[in-house]
Amino acid sequence: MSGHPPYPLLDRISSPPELRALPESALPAVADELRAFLIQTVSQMGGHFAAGLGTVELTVALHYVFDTPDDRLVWDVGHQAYPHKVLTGRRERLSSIKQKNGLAPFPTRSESEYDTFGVGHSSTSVSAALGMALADRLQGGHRAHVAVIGDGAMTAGLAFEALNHAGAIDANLLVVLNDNDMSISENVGALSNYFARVLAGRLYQGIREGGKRVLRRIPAAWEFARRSEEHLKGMVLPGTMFEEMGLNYIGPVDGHDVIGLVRTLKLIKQARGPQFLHVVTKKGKGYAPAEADPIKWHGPGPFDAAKGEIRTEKASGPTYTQVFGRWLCDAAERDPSIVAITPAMREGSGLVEYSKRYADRYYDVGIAEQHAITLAAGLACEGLKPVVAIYSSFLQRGYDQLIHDVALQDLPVTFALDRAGLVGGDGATHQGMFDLSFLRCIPNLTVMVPADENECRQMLHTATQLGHPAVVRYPRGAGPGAEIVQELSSIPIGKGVIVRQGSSGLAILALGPMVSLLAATAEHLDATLVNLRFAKPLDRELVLDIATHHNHLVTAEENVLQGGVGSAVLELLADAGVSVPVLRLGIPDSFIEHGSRNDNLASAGLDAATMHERIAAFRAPLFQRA
Ligand SMILES: Cc1ncc(C[n+]2csc(CCOP(=O)(O)OP(=O)(O)O)c2C)c(N)n1
Repeated sequence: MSGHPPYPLLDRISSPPELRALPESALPAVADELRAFLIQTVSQMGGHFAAGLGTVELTVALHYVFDTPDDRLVWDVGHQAYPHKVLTGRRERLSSIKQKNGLAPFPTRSESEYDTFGVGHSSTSVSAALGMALADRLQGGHRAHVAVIGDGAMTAGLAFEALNHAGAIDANLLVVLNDNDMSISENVGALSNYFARVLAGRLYQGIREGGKRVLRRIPAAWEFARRSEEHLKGMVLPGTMFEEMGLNYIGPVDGHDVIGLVRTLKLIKQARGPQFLHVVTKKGKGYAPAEADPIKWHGPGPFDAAKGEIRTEKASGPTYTQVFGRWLCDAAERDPSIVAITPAMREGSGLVEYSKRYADRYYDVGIAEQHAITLAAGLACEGLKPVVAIYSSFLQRGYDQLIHDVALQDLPVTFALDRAGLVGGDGATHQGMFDLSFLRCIPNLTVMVPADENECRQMLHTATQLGHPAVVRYPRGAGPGAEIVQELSSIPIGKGVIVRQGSSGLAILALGPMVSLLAATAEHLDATLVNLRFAKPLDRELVLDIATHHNHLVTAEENVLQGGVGSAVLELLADAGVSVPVLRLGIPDSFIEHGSRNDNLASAGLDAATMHERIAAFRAPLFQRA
């Protein structure tokens, strides 16, 4: 025996039908085993943790009551779906999650028939489940459709767009609100306050009697309410905001009482039309350190489960995220017009210190990327200098706001674009690999890409001095270790720098992390190495000069090849009538799955060794001719 706790019940459950074969009375023990298994497994490899601990009972109850996979269960974001993966035949492979060829970090349709919808970005579950419910109706089916969405994910407009639609069309849909009062950080906004009021019972007490009077006029609803209350201590609250939107609101119920959940869900299963079940859970439930600090335990690395200590990796130098956080505090100290906005990513974006020191100039807007950007536009209209800290892949959500509200009006908003490039374990949904392509085509926008930490700091400063919209895009993790100059100075706009002058006729035009990754290759092949610095505006003069004085050009970027900086170079050369062979290195036309960042770079052919080989092969005809 390995010393792991035994899992006699989990050992018998390789799929939900086996769970459903157990008596109801066995379910608390199943939940206990599942929780122990999660703690043991995640402690070894790290991963999303506190959210999954909070959904153990809910997951058991949902798979117990609903006939999955025929009934459709849609998880929002999917970071809380580890228990779901365990109960749906993936227990043995859970320890491989997020690793190359291992289980995907989030539910993924290609991985399991129980993963009904691919997720990773939040607040999609209600729309997706509603689509499935409408398809079922058109196809004459009678399936159940359940969306499980957190109170954090519920802050997004997308979720409300879906509820607004669902409430009006009588679809056969159950929305389960998993309310733990937390996003990654504390949840924010009026909705969060509203949920807290519901839980405090004030709303409940105030409307309960009136509600009952209304319900009595609707016999089926009244019967449902009566049975809920008698048998389940559940509550039906007509008058809640969701009720008014046309959904039948049930709750709040205890999300850690698995038997109670099962009974509630069985009743709901018989009801028709859109239902809304408010479930109260505790993030980190059952693991004391995670209950005490769910922010720290949202997605820890490997940890010592007995001691509750997360193993810290040796810091190789500040991450780009830390460089940004430091710069922001320095900039805010000097300039009272700096304001910072995050769409629910305070920790991940490096804003913790700033949020404490400059609380009056800090806005966590919830998971609301679109609003974050238009809010910044409004602030900029009135003379402030908003800095929107946002991950590259989440900026995809705010594209129209960027074009229509910021760039078209030429407003001085700075976008600190973190996780730009390949991100590793979070996989395909979180890769920041499209931004250069979708930003490069926007007029008025400047797009800077630092090759090291100091350049990042100075570019951020430059962006806020520009008076126009600007993006600084930087990758996950640490940089090459450049010395960071405290003094802030603007860099010349649209100007690249020659890092190394070669004499072989080969020139490498590199962007961002590619500059240091290709330094050895440039040395080895005696190539000229250029740090382009700007994806937009491209340094026209420098590129044309290099193109006329070299006979082979290579471009390198951590972005998809289509529309990236390599494309920009080709466009420039074509427009100027310059003909020179160009090898473009970038991410090929495919999604890059989870793995380490190095695995990701290798999958894209952007690891130093592969790039060296390709550049050497590209240059070879030069020598053959010579
Ligand atoms: C569009 C988008 N923005 C940001 C994120 C990052 N993110 C992942 S989980 C999460 C918090 C979700 O909170 P909640 O739905 O309440 O789930 P909990 O972790 O509390 O269970 C955030 C902001 C995301 N996945 N998608």
